[in-house]
Amino acid sequence: MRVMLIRPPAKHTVESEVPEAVSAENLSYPPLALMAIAQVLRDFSQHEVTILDAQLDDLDYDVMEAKIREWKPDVVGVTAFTVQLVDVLKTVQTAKKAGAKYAVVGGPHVSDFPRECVGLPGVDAVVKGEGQKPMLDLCDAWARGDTAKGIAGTMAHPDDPVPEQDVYFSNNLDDYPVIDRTLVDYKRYYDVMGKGGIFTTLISSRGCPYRCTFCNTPRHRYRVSSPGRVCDEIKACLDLGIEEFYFVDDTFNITNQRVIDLCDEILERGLKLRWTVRFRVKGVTRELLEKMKAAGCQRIQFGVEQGTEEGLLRLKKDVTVREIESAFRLCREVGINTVAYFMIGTPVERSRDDVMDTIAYSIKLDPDFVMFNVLTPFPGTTLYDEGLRDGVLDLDPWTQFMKNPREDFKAQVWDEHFSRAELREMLDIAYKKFYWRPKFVARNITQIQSPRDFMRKASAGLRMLVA
Ligand code: B12
Ligand code: SF4
Repeated sequence: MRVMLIRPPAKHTVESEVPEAVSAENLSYPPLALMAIAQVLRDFSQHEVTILDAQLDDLDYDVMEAKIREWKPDVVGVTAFTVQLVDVLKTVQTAKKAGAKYAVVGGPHVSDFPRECVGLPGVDAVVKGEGQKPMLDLCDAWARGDTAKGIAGTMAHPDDPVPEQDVYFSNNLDDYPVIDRTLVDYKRYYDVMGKGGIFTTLISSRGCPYRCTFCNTPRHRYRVSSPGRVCDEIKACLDLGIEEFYFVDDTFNITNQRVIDLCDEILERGLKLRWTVRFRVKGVTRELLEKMKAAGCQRIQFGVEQGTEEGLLRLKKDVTVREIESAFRLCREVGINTVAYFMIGTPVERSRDDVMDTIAYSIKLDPDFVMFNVLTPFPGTTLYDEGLRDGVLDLDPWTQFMKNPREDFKAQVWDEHFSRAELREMLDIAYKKFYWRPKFVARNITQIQSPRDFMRKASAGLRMLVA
């Protein structure tokens, strides 16, 4: 079978309250999920596989159609984020128009809503959870002339039973093949917060055992790769000239020991790289940070969300304000850059002053960068269920969208205390208050590495200021 894995263009992303300047142009990450699936198909089957990243070039649908016609896939596999459902469906329909026989959809959206997704027009099968093994099995079945029915981890019809758990390629993450970055045009991906070298993402663990109410990750089982396996993947990337890495693990520091072991392996092998991780503040120690810094860690992203104990408790973050402040202070002392993610418009921000306090707290915490989002409860999260229960949210809009993705759909915000317009206005204030500060500008000027770095940061900064 000829299999084309497609990341849809981001033309009709569900409007979320993030300023354009923050979401657009500042980053372009490789389609890691599709690369992981492609690698398994390439190594463990006779199927021919290619990846079409329609997001990278923001392909128009007629161009996509021409590319599909030219490559002539039997099967297309499309990756789906919930917010991109309109483009997912358009991609499926374009592929069918261009002659693809089968269309499979997988990804985080399908993991949450397989039944709704398999009912969409043009979709022949969906994969719930990890895609490697089910995709292999589906392509084998279609190649034999069998139907998709009954393949573990998949659904071929809304009446099929929903798979109870993910079907793993192996229980041991070390058995997954190292991803060859040349599966895509790997030199074109970037992150403006990096230093301008060739950039990639990688993942060293799956799932997260915590229970934050706005996040749907907890349902997935936590599994880790060994330090040796992670370093093999890093080495393969370094050999291609890739120097900057972003670990997209949900939470990198579930235990400090795992992080220390990985750093030791990086140091023992003498691997020279710059990396960023997503962390929780809990358990962060100076010893850990110093080891990470020595192994090349440049930046840590922390989901702070709120600056009060009440806010943290309401979101079940299982951290304290004191732990937050300690983690940021230690990072500053050790010399690792920080990014703090905050939410505004949470259930405990009842007045404008409460939101302004969250913004003031972000400045007091003094991270190097900050990202603010308006809280948008996604279906499948505890907060969404609480919103429905308390009458703050309405079930119908999301349900309708899942079954019939429409371009004019807007995700509901938590509007118990503020209107969408008020939240949007406060979001703009948050960015301006944080980034329009002499301290922020001065710090960034001293950290500029090269003329190229200057140009990247200056253009990102300008976009931020006019946001
Ligand atoms: C990196 C990342 C981003 C990056 C880049 C995303 C990108 N386009 O590549 C950025 C920062 C841009 C981003 C933005 C957002 N993100 Co994000 N992001 C991630 C993160 C941390 C890693 C994704 C990744 O590469 N994973 C590694 C791969 C290997 O795993 P995977 O994606 O799960 O893929 C496996 C399966 O899903 C499946 N699969 C995937 N695709 C396909 C396709 C086929 C055909 C098949 C068969 C199977 C299959 O098989 C894969 C391999 O096992 C995930 C959390 C996580 N750790 O996964 C969140 C996550 C994907 N993001 C999420 C969200 C909500 C967002 C935002 C909406 C946030 C916001 N409010 O703005 C935006 C939307 C962006 C957009 N416009 O689409 C949610 C998605 C939930 C959902 N139902 O859609 C996640 C799961 C986080 C969470 N737990 O809430 N994100
Ligand atoms: S927000 Fe982060 S720490 Fe909380 S459950 Fe999700 S992945 Fe885990």
